Amino acid sequence: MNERTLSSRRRFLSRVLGATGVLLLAGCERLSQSEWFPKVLAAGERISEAAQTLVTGRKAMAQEFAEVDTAEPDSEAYEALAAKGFADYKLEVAGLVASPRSFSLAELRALESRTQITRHDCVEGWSAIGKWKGAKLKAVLDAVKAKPEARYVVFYCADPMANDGTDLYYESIDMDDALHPQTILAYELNGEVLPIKNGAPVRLRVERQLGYKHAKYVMKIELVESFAHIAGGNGGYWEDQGYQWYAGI
Ligand SMILES: Nc1nc2c(c(=O)[nH]1)N[C@H]1C(S)=C(S)[C@@H](COP(=O)(O)O)O[C@H]1N2
Ligand SMILES: [Mo]
Repeated sequence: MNERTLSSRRRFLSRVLGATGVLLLAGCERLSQSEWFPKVLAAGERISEAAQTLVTGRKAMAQEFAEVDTAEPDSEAYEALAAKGFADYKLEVAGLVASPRSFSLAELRALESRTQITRHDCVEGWSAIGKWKGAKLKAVLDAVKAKPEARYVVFYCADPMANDGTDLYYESIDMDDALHPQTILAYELNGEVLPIKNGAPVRLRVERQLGYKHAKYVMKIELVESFAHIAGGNGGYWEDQGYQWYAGI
């Protein structure tokens, strides 16, 4: 089996297992920089240089982390879109909306946008700061006239999580997060067109939530009253594996 056929889920797990014992213990527990790293630093500060030398020696190795190796979605449909620079990409918006429609990248870029420099916290224990630009999700929802009974926004992604090409990544957020001014459908990262590894052509940024809520490769958005009927019924790919649906930080 070549690397391309390894599912993202297996890549995710192998990254966790390939990391240090500390990360292994942390596993897939809810873990953000804000709650975990400060504890480590606080403990470290109590150790004087002399004490640290005594315990570990000056040649002891610092903790290292596994490389985060997200690859491009294992999907022929996605590869065909990427081959044309996403010129044929359309974001479909459906469900509890008065005017369902789709948006080309040019149409998304014409909507009200926001640029923000924010920190991404992944449950695997890493964080990264990036400058994101994208269409406000509120502008998209206003354009399609979200119905009052809509309670959640579901994001369907292009990347299959199973080796047989099924089990697409998906996520959902509630209306409070959907209408939040910092919730955007990002198409740029650090002043460049959003790279494939970070979710091209469009990925969700929902800044008050942990990393797995930030759906990449978003192909379709659906407004729903409940997500009980979707996939495992828990509102997201990782939620169906036991992660919390509400991952606020
Ligand atoms: N479609 C899709 N979105 C996804 C994921 C994924 O595997 N597929 N991984 C999530 C997780 S766990 C994290 S931490 C972030 C990683 O975003 P990055 O690759 O831009 O750093 O994307 C999230 N969104
Ligand atoms: Mo993550």
